[in-house]
Order: sequence, then C-alpha cells, then structure tokens
Amino acid sequence: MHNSEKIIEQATAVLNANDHGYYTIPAANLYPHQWLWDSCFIAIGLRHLDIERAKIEILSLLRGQWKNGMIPHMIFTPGRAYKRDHNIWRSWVSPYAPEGVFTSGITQPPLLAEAIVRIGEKMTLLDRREWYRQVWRPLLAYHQWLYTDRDPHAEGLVLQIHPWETGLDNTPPWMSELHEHLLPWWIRGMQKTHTTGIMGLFRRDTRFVPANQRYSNIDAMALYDAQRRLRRKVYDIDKVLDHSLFAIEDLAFNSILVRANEHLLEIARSIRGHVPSDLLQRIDLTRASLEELWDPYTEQYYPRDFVTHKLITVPSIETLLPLYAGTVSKERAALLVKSIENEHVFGPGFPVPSVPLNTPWFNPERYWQGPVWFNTNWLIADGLRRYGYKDHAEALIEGSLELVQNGHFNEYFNPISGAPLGAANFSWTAALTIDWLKR
Ligand code: 2M8
Repeated sequence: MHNSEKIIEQATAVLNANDHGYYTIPAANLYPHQWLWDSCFIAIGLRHLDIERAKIEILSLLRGQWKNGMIPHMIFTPGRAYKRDHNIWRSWVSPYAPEGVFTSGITQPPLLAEAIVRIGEKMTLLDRREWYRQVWRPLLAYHQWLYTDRDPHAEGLVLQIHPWETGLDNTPPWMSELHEHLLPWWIRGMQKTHTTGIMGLFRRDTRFVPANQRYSNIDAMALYDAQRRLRRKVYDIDKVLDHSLFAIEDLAFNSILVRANEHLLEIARSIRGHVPSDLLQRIDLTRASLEELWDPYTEQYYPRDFVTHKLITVPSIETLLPLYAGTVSKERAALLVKSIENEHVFGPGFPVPSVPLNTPWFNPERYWQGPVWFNTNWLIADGLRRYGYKDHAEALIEGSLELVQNGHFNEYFNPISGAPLGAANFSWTAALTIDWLKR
C-alpha cells in the first residue's frame, strides 16, 4: 500500500474513534465535547471521506447557536458524567442560550464560513446552492452578532473577551496581558507564596497529558478565574465591558474574520442572499482596520487592547495569520514570509512553531507557547499559496506530513525534534492530514 494511503487510513480511524454520531470530539478523555473551530477543521477533512457526514458536523454546531446569533465555542456532551463541565459554564444563566443543549458562553475563531465553502467545493452546483441555502440564515446571524456584540464602536475590528475565544489559549500576547492586568489578589498571593501547586490537585487535563505540555498552574487559575467573571456577568457584553474585563482585538481572530467575510459574500452571491448594507460596510471596514494592527517599528502585526488601542507587541503565531486573511499588501506579506524562512524565528526543523524561537516565551513543549499545530499550519499554507508562495506552502505541508509519518496524530509537536505532544489521536491533526493528502 502506498504510504499516503496508509496514513489516510490511520487518520480516518482516528476520526471514526472520536465520532459521536453527529459531531466529532477533538480527543478522548481530555476533550469529550464539541468545539467550534475543531468541528470546522474536522469537516474540512471529512468532506473527502463522506460529504453528508461533513455537513452533519457543521449542522450539529448550529444546534448550539444562541438566540442573539453567537455560535458558542463549546457544545457539551450531555449526561450526568459531564455535569461538572456544564456547571462551569451554566449557559442557562443567559436569556440567549439555546434550550435543550448546554454550551459555553463565548465563541471561537469564525471558521464556519470556510468549512461551509470547503464542503461546497466538493458538490455539484445544484447541491452546493442547496447546502448554502440550508446554512445561510444561521451563518449570516453569526456574522451579524460578531459585529453588533463585539464591535460596539463600529471600528471594524471585533473584540474577544477570553483567551479561549482565540483558540490559542495560553498564547503569549494574551497571557502577558492577563498577568499584567487581570490576576486577582488571591492568585498573586499564591504565586508569591509558591502555593500554586495546589491547583494541580484539581486539574483534569494534567491527568491525561504531562503537566509541562499544558498551561502552568497559575495560567490555569487565571483562565478559570477570567471565565468565572464572565459567567457572573451572564456573558452580557455590555456588563463585561462596563467592568473593563479583558477585551482584546485579537489579530488571529480578526484575520480569520476577514477571510470568513469573503466566504460569506461568495455564498450570498451564489444564492442571491441578502447581506444588509450595514454589514457590508462593516466588512469593508474590517479589511481596512486590520492594517491598524501593523507596527512599523518591528514590521509585524499584533493584537490590540480594545480600550487603550495599544498594540500588544508580543510575537506569536498570530503574527503570521494576516497571510490567511489575504488582504495585506504583497510587501507586508513578503516580510512575514521572511520570518518563516528564518530558522531562528518561525522556521526551525518542523515549521511553524506557535511562538518564534527568538523570543523569551518560546518553549518547544508547552501547548500554544512553541509547539507546531496542524490547524495554524493549514491556515498559513493556504495564505502562502494565495500570495503565490507555492513552494513555501508545499514545504510547510510536507514538513507537517512528516510529523505524522509514524501514525501518531497528536495534538501538537515539538518544532525542533518533531516529537508528538499533547493528546494522542487528535481529530483536527487527522482531518487536516487527510485534506492535505487529498489535495
Ligand atoms: C484548547 O482549548 C480548550 C478550551 O477551549 C482547552 O484548553 O481545554 C485549544 O487548543 C483550542 O484551540 C481547541 O479548540 C480546544 C479543543 O481542541 O482545546
């Protein structure tokens, strides 16, 4: 059997094992629920295997949509065994939460339109239109919510209120802000007295993955504390902003939104869907406003504090995602590509590390602070291809595929040694492997 056939077979087995019938969990034990951008990446792989199942993966996400349009970042698997998880979020405290399903109260990068279009690519024109019509209203409502709720000053950039909304959890720009502005006194106290170890006793994640590959205890406490504050404000954006909790115009999120908007417009054209004029204006503004995140001194893009408008000049994988947005100038794209070519920045043995090697945050094993992730590689490869860097894109895909040659579809990988890290049998690693091998 040809090696790529064998890998597709192994990757398919991972997806089958994580299949809960109408949605796919990211990985057994550690991630037993449905996540928004995971399901989008998973559907992008599934479309090559079973188009109907890929559609179901997306439709199952829509069952979690809130009455205000938000698509939550998690939809919980039902059952008493998960009561603790349902209770952490208590989505029912919000009048907007859907009935009959438990969800989180925040969103995740808006990959939905991308997944819908990628599934559509595999259909006849007629079927595609029918598919687009089926998802049009919820998709439009989601994009409208992103602006009404998350762009209150009509600046074009949408804000995020928790690191989990970026999907990049402990990514340095967010963690540095969190440590500077949002650590409550009791966490600072525990930090000073070196007693954060206690948190280790309550953590579920480190039962499945070595602690040095996950976020630190202090970061875990900070993330859960920030989540609890949002719950206290019943996930109401006015209340959240009134209390100046965390609010960042995230670079990765907004880059993905720029592209998602393009897809939304493409879908609208195809089915003559009506896009309200205020949304059209906002879409134009987002494209232009992304450029406000450029820092001319370091020649990079960064996330921005929503209140102060100060750029958070801490580099991370986010830095490269404007390539995926596709709207930045060729000159600026070329500067980003240079950093991928540089082995001391974003170009070590196995690209692309989630934090550049030449920064103090880099740690080759710690979650979103250094390891290679398949989903960000997929986004970057796509951007490189569209900017005409076909060889770079191929090299990135080949480098990624090398990581799974031995059949280990882990959550992330060491960018220097290539060692598999995090959860084993991780769904989006398997799904995107399939997508690349079937390209
Ligand atoms: C990770 O995030 C969750 C919280 O949402 C976690 O840390 O438990 C991130 O890698 C995120 O991007 C991903 O969607 C999720 C499930 O794979 O796990």
